[in-house]
Amino acid sequence: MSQQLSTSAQRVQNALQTLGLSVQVVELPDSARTAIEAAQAIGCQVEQIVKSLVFKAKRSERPILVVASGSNRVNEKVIEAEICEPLGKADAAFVRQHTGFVIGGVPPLGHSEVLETFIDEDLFQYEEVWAAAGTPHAVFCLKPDDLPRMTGGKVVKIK
Ligand code: 5CA
Repeated sequence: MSQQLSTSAQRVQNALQTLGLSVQVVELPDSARTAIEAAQAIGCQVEQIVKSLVFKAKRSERPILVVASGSNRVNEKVIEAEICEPLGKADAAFVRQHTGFVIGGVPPLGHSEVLETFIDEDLFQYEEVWAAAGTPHAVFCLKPDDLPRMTGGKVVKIK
C-alpha cells in the first residue's frame, strides 16, 4: 500500500484525482530536486523528466509556467513572442507565492493560482514522462497527452 504523502505531495495527488486521472504520486528516498537527479532516482532518461519552470513576465509581472523536457533549455524568445512581452527570471519567493510550492518540487498542476502555461512539444515523443509532485522527493508518472488538460497549456516548440 502507499505511504502517507507529505502535505504538498497530497495536494498534487488531490489535483490529479480531481481531474479524474488515476495517477499515483510516489515519494522517493533519493532527492529528485533537479531533472538529472530525478532521472537517476527514477531510472529513466533525463528527457523524460517534466521540468516545471516558472518565469516572470517583465512588464505585467505575471507568472508564466513552462513545462519542458528535462534536457531542453527554454528559448526565452519563443515565449516572449507568445506572451507579447519580455520574459524575466523568477526568484524563489515569486515561485513559492504563485505556485504554493518550492523550487525543486514545482508540479505542472495544483498551483495556488492558474498560471499561463506552455508545454514543450518534445515531451510528446515519449510514452511516459515523470513530473515533480510538490516536493523534491515526490514524483508522478504521466502520459504526455494528459499534459494539455492537466495544465491548460499550449504546446509550443520551446527550443
Ligand atoms: N523535481 C525535479 C524534476 S521531477 C524538478 O523540479 N526539476 S525542475 O527542473 O523542474 O526544477 C528545478 C528548476 O528550478 C531548475 O531547472 C531551475 O530552472 C529552477 N531554479 C533553480 N534554482 C532557482 C532559483 N534560485 N530561482 C529560480 N529558479 C530556480
